[in-house]
Amino acid sequence: SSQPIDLRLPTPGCYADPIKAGIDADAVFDGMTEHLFFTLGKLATSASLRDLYMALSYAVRDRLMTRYLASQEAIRAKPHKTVAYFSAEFLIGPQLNNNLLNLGIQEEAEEAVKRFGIESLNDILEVEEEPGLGNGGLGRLAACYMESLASLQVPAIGYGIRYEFGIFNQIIRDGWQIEVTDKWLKGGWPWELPQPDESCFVGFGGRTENYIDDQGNYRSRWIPSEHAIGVPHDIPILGYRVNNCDRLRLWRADATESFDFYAFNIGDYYGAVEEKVASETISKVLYPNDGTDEGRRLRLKQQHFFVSCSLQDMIRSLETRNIPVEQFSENWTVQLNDTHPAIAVAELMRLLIDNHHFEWDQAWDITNRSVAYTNHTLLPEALEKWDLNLFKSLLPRHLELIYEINKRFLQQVRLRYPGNDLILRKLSIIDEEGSKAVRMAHLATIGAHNVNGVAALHSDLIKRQLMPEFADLWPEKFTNVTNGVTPRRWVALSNPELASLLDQEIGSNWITNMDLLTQLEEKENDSNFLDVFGATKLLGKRKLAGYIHRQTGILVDPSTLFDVQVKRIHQYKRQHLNALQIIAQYLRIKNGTAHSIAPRTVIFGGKAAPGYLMAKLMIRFINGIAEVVNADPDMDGKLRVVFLPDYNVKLGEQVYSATDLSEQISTAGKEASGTGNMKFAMNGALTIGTLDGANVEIRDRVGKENFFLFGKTESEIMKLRKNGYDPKQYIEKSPELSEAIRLIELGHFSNGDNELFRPLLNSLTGYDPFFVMADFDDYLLAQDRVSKAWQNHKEWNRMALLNTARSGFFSSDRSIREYCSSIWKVNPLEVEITCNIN
Ligand code: F58
Repeated sequence: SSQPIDLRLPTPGCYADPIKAGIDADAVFDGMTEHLFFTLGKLATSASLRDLYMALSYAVRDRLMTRYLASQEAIRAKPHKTVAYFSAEFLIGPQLNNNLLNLGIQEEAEEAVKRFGIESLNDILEVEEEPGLGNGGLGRLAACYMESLASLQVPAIGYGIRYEFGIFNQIIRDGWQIEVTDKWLKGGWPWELPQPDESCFVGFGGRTENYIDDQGNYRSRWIPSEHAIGVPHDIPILGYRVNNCDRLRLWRADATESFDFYAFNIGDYYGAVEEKVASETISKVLYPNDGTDEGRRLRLKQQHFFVSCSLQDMIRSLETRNIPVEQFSENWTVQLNDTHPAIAVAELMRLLIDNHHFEWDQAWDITNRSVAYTNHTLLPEALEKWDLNLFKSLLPRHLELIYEINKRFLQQVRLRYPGNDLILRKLSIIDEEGSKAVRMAHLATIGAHNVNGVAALHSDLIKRQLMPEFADLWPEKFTNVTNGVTPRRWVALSNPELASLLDQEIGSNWITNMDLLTQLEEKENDSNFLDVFGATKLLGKRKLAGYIHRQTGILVDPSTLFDVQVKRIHQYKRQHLNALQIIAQYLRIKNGTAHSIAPRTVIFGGKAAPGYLMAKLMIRFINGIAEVVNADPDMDGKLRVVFLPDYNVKLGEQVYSATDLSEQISTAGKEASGTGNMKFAMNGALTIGTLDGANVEIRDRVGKENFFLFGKTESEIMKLRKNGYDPKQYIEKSPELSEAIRLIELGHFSNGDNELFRPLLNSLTGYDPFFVMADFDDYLLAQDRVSKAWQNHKEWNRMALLNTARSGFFSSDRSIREYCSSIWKVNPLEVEITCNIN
């Protein structure tokens, strides 16, 4: 634990200890009034909902500052190893309610806003814009991990990019996805603190040169042709009911100078502002890719930009604390969230060798001890590679260092596999097959002391399929940390009904110790309790039904089975398998053969990468089906299909708590882990799923009798592929599948247009890269088991309860504990604060 810190608080009251001092309803109300007046220039009498949102946010932010500063002060006072989580994405979601929860003042805030004549705090929470600084699972994982780090009292900084435009907003027009720019900063975002005094310079392009320094040493240096400035914007990340408040430090790119004076003097005004415009473009926009399109130059610039700023910041923080840079790895542990920040391996070497004049071996030792790498995908098209010429033109010095790293590494490989040129080519950082490229996963794997996958199956496949030779070379380097999600956001905030039921039954400690949920197992045969448990779910479903009606105009019945698939739209995630299944059910109802099918509301949500045409067509396909099904009176009370536009964190909070059936139906071996699957299970949804990613572990834990399993296993899929897979054979064997496909071909779901879905059909019936046809019949059978189980509500609720009860393992607190003890070797540092007022 740290020394108690006396901060000489300049603000009224000690906000830290006891936990609610200075933050009762009166204080929140007063804080809001002050901010309305002084910060926003508004009178309470004319304040809009947005004004009140801003005022409350500022008042709450004020109440984070003691903890925020004390947490930084604790490390300044006494060195302590700190986690630096490097991620190009942090999908943190709305901040206000999370901070209220973690401070423990939701009720106080509710009371304060009522004094402004607002009916419910929810009306104010509704107003918050979420920063969409991520694509999906990877970005959201980083956000859950930051929250868990703070809650576990681990000193940490999340380093990333402050994109001016986050992931696009999705609207649906005529069934198609339309992308709209995400202007999350318009109107100001109250949770960030710009720190321009801590800005950093970053170079790009130019050349390298060798020189002899004053002491006669041969050295290399980089002379960039272009620069940008990184301005840190800090977001406080408060832990749950603790004083520890970590930080997310996101870099915004600014121009080095507003003018090129030479260009200016010769009268080229527009040329002079060009560099300014170019450097400010770096943090302009998040790339909405799914790994399907080729890397762009700007993307590599973004990666180097935030990595360089962050490493410089970390070294500077050692220097200001008089800690020698030699002790970098005792004071920092760097986690690379995928390969997007993998350039850190070369950049840290460059800073240590070129700027701090370390010898190679010592620099390498420091780098290797500090850096660890998390892999999130096995899909070959998603493994980052940079064209060598592009890389060289942008980062010439880094390329020299990478060549040297590679040379030394390949020497090791030669010793291990004498005369095996094939292995050398396979393992080299430089890909020489076709046009030359830098393989970022190899750079990360060689530079890191640990490489982990994100679920047991995935980590196993990394060793067996993705990098067998690396795993052979360094068996201890390859580990697993199964993903997790934070129960604060994904239960307490998003499912308040369930949270208060849990509080009542097992006490409120589950929120920081999810293993306690197993106590619920005692209730599995308690009929009254099962009814209450089911009733909390119904509340969530009613709210979602209202939202669906407001957003789409579709009326859905909350008593039907809510069957949900929300995630990025991707062929490997197989939303089209789900869609085909709906067509089969539709046909059964039409043909009068739907005997015991459960009345269902099938809900989809998710964005497609703008350049991923097949994924966009899948959205159109789902909407085509929805249009036909929802308009057909025969389907009334039996089947509804909804595509929820603009799926994001905020919408996710409404969806997980309202779901009965969680669709986790990716082709086995393709989904690294999944994290939505965990959120659903925690909230008492049953899963229909394949043996893929973390589904395997979810099923092991909740019990196979409480999980609807179907589909080919990863090894069966491999065998099929090897033996020449022909989807047509599966179609011929399955009358329901053939009939569904025939209906699509006839244009039944496209107003008679039999060309619209042609590319989708060709893919499915031609080569079917994700084995949709191979798994269809088994999926349909599993759906029949779902329907049957739904008939017995008591039994369904029992299974749902067991899912919640046994999902504690999937708390991100557990994941973070594993990272801390086995990879980072960091301990918590409890922040204590003394009150000099009160
Ligand atoms: C996801 N990856 C995995 N990538 O697909 C998922 O199985 C896993 O649960 C999750 O990471 C967390 O480990 C993912 O979300 C991206 O979004 C990339 C962003 C940058 C472009 C390429 C895709």
